Amino acid sequence: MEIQLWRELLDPYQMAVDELTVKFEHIISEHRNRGLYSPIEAVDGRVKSIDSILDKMHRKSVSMGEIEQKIEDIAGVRITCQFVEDIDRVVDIIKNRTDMVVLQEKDYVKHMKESGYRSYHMIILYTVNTIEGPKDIHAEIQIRTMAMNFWATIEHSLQYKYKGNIPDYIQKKLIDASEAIIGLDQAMSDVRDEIMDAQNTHKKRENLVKDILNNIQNLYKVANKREVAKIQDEFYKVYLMDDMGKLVHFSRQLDIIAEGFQAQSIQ
Ligand code: 0O2
Repeated sequence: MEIQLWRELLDPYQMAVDELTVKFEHIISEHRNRGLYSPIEAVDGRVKSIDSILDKMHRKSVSMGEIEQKIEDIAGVRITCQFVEDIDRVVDIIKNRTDMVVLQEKDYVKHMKESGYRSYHMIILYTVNTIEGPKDIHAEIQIRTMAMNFWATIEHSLQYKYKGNIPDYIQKKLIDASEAIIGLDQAMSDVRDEIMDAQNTHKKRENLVKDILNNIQNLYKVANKREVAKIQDEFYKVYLMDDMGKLVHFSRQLDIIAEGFQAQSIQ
């Protein structure tokens, strides 16, 4: 197939990857902006390379005309989570969305592949709007923990090096490593509440400090410079106390002061 035709074929897939990545990233920021724990830690996406598509077509005896129907992972999005429990939450989020239809699920988390690979796969139908109108395309979403991702990334590069024929002694080590990953994910899950609590507290404090500093900056527009400098000094004192309750109290007081100045400036 000519390169221009490949471009035309792959273009909608690139659009799907771009859009899906933005949508999942938004789920992260929506959680974090509200001071909530995000079950998604990171997202990345890719369009399968032509080389890889040709390889899969050959392996699965797919003709050129069947690519769109039979190769379902040309658009791929990978979602990494901190904890195994988060995977189910992400699966539910995806199932409840109205902009993607789940066609197929493969649970390699509960049913590890022979290679030691673990991940949750979903094939979805997603509509992109091209200049020729709407187009439904397949996309694969892989959901896994950061530890599973570490394993899969290393193993994938070895598959590439050995062209699918990884020597037995390395394969054995990989299976051992995969068992170790199960242990690591379990150990992290055991202290999940503790970790989430620490992360949430940190995030809440970070958001609060950001709000306070924004508020102080806005005050410079409506209040006298010396007064704002005094408020700023007061903030540093409270900040150094490292007491969340005092910081919340300071923020509320600051909101009242800011409202007062705002009202004065409107009059
Ligand atoms: P790439 O380069 O990542 O695109 P099947 O129909 O079950 O025989 P299929 O259609 O490949 O096989 O589906 P499957 O098994 O769900 O795998 C889809 C993708 O999952 C693979 O795409 C890999 O990205 C990943 N994957 C599956 N098994 C393994 C594994 O053992 N190790 C690693 N590292 N990744 C795996 P591609 O096209 O193989 O590769």
